[in-house]
Amino acid sequence: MTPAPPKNFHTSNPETETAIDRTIPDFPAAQLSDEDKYFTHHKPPSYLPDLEDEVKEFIEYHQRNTHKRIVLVTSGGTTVPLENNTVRFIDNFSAGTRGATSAEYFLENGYAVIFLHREFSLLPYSRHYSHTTNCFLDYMTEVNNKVEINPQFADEMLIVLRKYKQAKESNSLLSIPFTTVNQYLYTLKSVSQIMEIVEKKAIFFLAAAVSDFFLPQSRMPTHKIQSQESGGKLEVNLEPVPKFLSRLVDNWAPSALIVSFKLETDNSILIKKAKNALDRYQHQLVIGNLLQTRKKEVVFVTPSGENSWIKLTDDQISKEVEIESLIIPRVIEIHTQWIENK
Ligand code: PAZ
Repeated sequence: MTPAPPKNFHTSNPETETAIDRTIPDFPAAQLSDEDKYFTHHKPPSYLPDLEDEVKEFIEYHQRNTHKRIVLVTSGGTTVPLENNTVRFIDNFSAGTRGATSAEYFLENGYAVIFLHREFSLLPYSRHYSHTTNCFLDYMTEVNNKVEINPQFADEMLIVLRKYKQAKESNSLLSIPFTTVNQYLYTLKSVSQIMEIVEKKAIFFLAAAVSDFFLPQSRMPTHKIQSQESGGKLEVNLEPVPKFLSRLVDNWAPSALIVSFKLETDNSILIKKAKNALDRYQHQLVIGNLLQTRKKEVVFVTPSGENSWIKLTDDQISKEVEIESLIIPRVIEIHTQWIENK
């Protein structure tokens, strides 16, 4: 039986009823077990139990009926709200291109995909027509008082439409949103613990750009910060976001293949930083990329010590080949080998 259609969660509205809560102890300065402390000092989003039910239903459906491998793709940037009734927040550049595009290639390769994305960022399939300089109406034309697809786009749209329908009809894509870094962390924790039943058939493909700094709930003002009260200046004192990858690898999803991304802007430190992440968290793969060239080249850094680059050729760039069409098959190869060798 196909599960009921997903509920519509919205993550971009602040939860005003949980505005500043003085009963929560102040967030302590950084210490060793920061990951655990984070969850005792920050409230989960109110919709989390419903979201967990959806994820369980999706995974159980595939366990029972399709036996597909399951990948959690994270995508887009997290926000750091500065006020509980959020007028201002800190954000980052990520549009969710890597995540949305990768999700499509995982689906094409037979995986079921849980797409944990920043609400209103790019989505698999619709990404071809949203967030462009075109208005969606530019894809339409009027013929005999009826709306039709502009023939200029029709062939390509048919291909995308078929893939989208296939993903939908096979119930292979579950999209769940986040907006803030707190929502992201709670959802990642819940989903990864639920996914543990899939064991080694699971991949975590962590392409989201997660903030390294945040403002603890205990210090977050309820209302819009008033410029008159601070002499016109805004000084923000942020805490480091604890490193959750260690929890994911060691506790939440110890059976899964974990792929993290490392983003840098300075070429000379990229590989070193990717290796450091691998040493520190002991997972299976870090994909390094530079902000400036991320759509053309990435480097795979694995525990074997080899760095292997994937670079689009000029010919591929001129044909608009998407680098994710090369990245995902390589990740799947690693997953297959890893399942066989376990
Ligand atoms: O979303 P996008 O396609 O514009 O960018 C993708 C990316 C650079 C955010 C991703 O490839 C990545 O490196 N994510 C991890 C970033 C980090 O926390 O280091």
